[in-house]
Amino acid sequence: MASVKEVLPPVLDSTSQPPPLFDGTTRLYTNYQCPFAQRVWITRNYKGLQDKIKLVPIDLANRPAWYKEKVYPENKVYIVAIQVFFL
Ligand SMILES: N[C@@H](CCC(=O)N[C@@H](CS)C(=O)NCC(=O)O)C(=O)O
Repeated sequence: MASVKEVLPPVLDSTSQPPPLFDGTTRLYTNYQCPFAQRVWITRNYKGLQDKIKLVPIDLANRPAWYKEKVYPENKVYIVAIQVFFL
């Protein structure tokens, strides 16, 4: 299997702006230390989906308010946010 080098994005905390939420990108909201999220992260990498599913690491000790308000009301990781458009 070919290895893919990936620069890990910086962890987002309460001072961070949200990514563009409705730009059609699929995102894995994660935490690098979370074992639940690590399983999804490993599967994403194993399937070679690094370009299709972007990592958005969240600081669980200092979570951005927008994460709970706009992404995941349970305020936990992980979640894979997929956008579906109905035309
Ligand atoms: N039910 C979730 C659990 C995920 C979970 O508990 N994640 C932890 C990090 S490992 C978390 O977000 N904790 C923050 C909190 O509970 O407020 C699952 O199975 O995926």
